[in-house]
Amino acid sequence: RNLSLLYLTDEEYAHLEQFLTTYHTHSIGPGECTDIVVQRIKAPIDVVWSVVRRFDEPQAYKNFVKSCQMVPGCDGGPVAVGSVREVRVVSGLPASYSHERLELLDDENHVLSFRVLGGEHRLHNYRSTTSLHEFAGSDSHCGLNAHNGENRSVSTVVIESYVAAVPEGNTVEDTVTFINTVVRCNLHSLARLSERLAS
Ligand code: A9S
Repeated sequence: RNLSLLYLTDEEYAHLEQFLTTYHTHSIGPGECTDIVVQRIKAPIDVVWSVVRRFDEPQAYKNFVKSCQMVPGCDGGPVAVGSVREVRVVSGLPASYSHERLELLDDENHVLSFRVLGGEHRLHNYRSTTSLHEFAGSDSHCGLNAHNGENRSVSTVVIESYVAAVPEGNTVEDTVTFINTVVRCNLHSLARLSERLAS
């Protein structure tokens, strides 16, 4: 098992195994790396999903995103699979913008996936999948009472996995460390925002 998955209880893991197989198992080629990051959020799944599903508004929780504009398509219709966004990155990073295509938006299973098409940064070919999973009263380690009739013990587990090409001159370890840092930061921010929206 991946290290991040040790944060899950055995029960949660058993429940999530099919999702892990379906959405988060990636075969990688030479020069690529992959990993999974898990975040638990004390908010109902609908609240978390309302933030995550906004492919056109990643800056709502991604701290390194300064702004985002949809790249006009032929129909200019609503955000859907195939939509492309241009993400502008805050200064101080070895990046300025990124073009990213929505690959999967599943409102029923709460799964979103996108891939990097290009841009001015070093994570070419980056692709990621985020899935949400709700558990009732699974956070007993927080000492909350699941029978108090409130939503306080509802938690959402976010699983985000990715595949990226290791940039020339970098090691697999450094690349994974860098990406995991960005993803953890994003998911922490998502947790704070969702918990605020839910309270
Ligand atoms: O946006 C994400 O969901 C995840 C990552 C790892 C994004 C990385 C990034 O946007 C920077 C933060 C700018 C770092 C890209 C595409 C390249 C970077 O170098």
